Amino acid sequence: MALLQQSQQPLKDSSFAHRLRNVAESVEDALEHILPPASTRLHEAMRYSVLGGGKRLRSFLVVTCANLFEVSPSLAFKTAAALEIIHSYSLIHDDLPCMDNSDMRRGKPSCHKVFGETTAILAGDALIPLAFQTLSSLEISPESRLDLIHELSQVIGSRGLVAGQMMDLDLEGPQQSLEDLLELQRLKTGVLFGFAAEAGAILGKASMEERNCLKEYGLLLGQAFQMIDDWLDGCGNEKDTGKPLKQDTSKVTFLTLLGPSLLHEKASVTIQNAIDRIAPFQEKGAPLKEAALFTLNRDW
Ligand code: GRG
Repeated sequence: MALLQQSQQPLKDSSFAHRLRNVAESVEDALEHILPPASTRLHEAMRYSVLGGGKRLRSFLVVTCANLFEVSPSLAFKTAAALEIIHSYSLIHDDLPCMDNSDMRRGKPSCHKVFGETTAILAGDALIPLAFQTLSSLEISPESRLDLIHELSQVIGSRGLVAGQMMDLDLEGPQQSLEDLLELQRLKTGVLFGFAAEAGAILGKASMEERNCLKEYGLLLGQAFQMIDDWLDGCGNEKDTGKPLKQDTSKVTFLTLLGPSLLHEKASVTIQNAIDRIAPFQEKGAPLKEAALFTLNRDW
């Protein structure tokens, strides 16, 4: 297996980081149009949490996978925006005192610290229908629209994100083994990455085979992303990550189960597996390979 080398260039200055920022800017523009103006406290809270932050890596996957099939960029940006809206809802709710209780998010006070718990809960609630409204207004075939809505509703429901959160809060059986943790993180992180990649394929009316390759690539990327997230939580620094670290000391994480070096080895193997999944796309898949290497080597 090829060794996944760390580049000598600082990651934030790499050409990949530039492209990631370009996608982030376009998705931010789409979000500006989709989100209601800040005319009420609720809308202000929604805008505060969705705009102006985040790596937008899930968006990059939507846009890059859609590009494999020459989908119009504006459709891809709107779809990515819907996904970012869902991601933001999950972060707002996850930060609440009754969940992960985090005061900071994306380098600024979390939504409930600024707007209060009640508004934060309602802002998160209001983002969910906004994401589906966005997908339902895409100018694509009714079949593709329904496909996107169906897939997203599956991955964020009680067999997806919410199930992962229940497991994480120790409400649905404690997780101790690596197997349990992999399942928890598949639900909390993997499925949204899987959806991001699959959404590009749905927009592009890809074959079922292509769609599955991209979905599996996304799931594996999400798995490695979470491994590196655990590593950053224990071994990274707060300035780069923009959030308080070492929050998970009482939790079983990839870092506590594997230790730093085995964790990195496992993340490298996972990334290589992800790269193998996109082999059918040959050189057109190069940006997806870069996204995979970024996921492994990121420090924020
Ligand atoms: C249903 C409330 C609820 C939660 C679902 C997704 C989730 C479970 C919780 C969100 C918090 C969390 C730590 C999720 C794990 C995935 C993860 C590392 C999210 C942060 O993603 P980044 O780093 O965030 O891509 P940015 O800020 O870059 O968008």
